[in-house]
Amino acid sequence: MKGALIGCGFFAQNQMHGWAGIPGVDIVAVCDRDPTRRNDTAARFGARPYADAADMLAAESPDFVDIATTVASHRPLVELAAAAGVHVICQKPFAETMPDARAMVAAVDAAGRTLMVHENFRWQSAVRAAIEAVRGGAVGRPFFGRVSFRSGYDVFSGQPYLATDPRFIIQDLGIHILDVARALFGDVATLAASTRRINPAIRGEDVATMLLEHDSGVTSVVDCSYATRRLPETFPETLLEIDGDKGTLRLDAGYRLVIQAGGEQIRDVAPPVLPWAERPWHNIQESVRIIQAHFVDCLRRGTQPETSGHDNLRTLALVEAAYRSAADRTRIDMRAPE
Ligand code: NAD
Ligand code: 89Y
Repeated sequence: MKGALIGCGFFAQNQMHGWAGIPGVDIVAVCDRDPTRRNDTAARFGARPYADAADMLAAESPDFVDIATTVASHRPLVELAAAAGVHVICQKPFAETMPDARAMVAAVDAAGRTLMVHENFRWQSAVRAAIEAVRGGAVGRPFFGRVSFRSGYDVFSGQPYLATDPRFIIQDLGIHILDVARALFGDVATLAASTRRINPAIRGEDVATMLLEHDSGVTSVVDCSYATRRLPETFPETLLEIDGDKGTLRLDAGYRLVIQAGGEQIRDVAPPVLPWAERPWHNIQESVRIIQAHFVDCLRRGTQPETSGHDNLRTLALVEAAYRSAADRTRIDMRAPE
């Protein structure tokens, strides 16, 4: 299977390493407007460099394209890929607005191709162990959940746009945590959010607290912070507290999964540090390879990825609702037409 990557920046390096570990996949070409970035990445991974995505797709005719640029370029690039008739993976946040997101999904549908959003946190091995336990009935019927990401890690040095974009933590990180809440408890009926900016050196919000009522009857608290200074620093761990009618599940700091339901089961669900990975990013880095393998598996089987474009519209709607709720101090009915 031939792939091509667009955007050779900070995170794309993980994606290239991930692809290199998947049998039967070859990233034949990479593209970036920045000559140093495209040439370095091409040389590092043995691909052909291009300055322009349209030129690359025309010359290479790949089976799929992996879009690793920041959000502003996602719509034109997804539409370009759809017009070229190739399957698409697009990084999160998928789109800047819901109309853009719907148009992107429609474009790939019209081309008859597969679209997956690179929504990888639900594929982190520790989070996945919890999802599988809950789906398998380990705590009975869940009624409460807390999905929590609190850190003081400096994400701005690697990703400077996070300090200057008008929106920060919900659009960048909360989007993953909301998606994990969906993976655990299903779709959302109502959402209420409150946001704060603690770090005066950035433009957007760095703290968000969200209350969700799920269609399944679960009430969840989804909380995120990049203003939390504590030791040990838990970046980039998502911590979980789930109460069900038969027991409880906790995913504690240090990748410790504790399930109490009759007896007690304690598991070390720490992710491996892949040969190319480095702490503390290894957790995210492993999930990149896992979601890529899922995409390839879906293409081979002709099935839809878990975080297809259609699926991700529902995660993106939660992000939009959270900003609206925080601005208006209202609770948003997710089932009401916009
Ligand atoms: P970055 O700015 O470091 O890299 C983006 C690259 O895309 C730049 O080199 C830029 O020149 C290039 N680019 C932009 N538009 C282009 C175009 N039209 N054609 C060719 N090249 C173009 O950004 P980053 O930090 O690597 O983030 C990229 C995306 O990855 C973001 O959407 C971010 O949210 C996401 N991300 C995801 C995770 C995750 O765990 N899923 C983690 C970090 C970042
Ligand atoms: O961009 C973000 C993401 O998707 O995961 C962590 C991150 O790199 C910083 O918040």
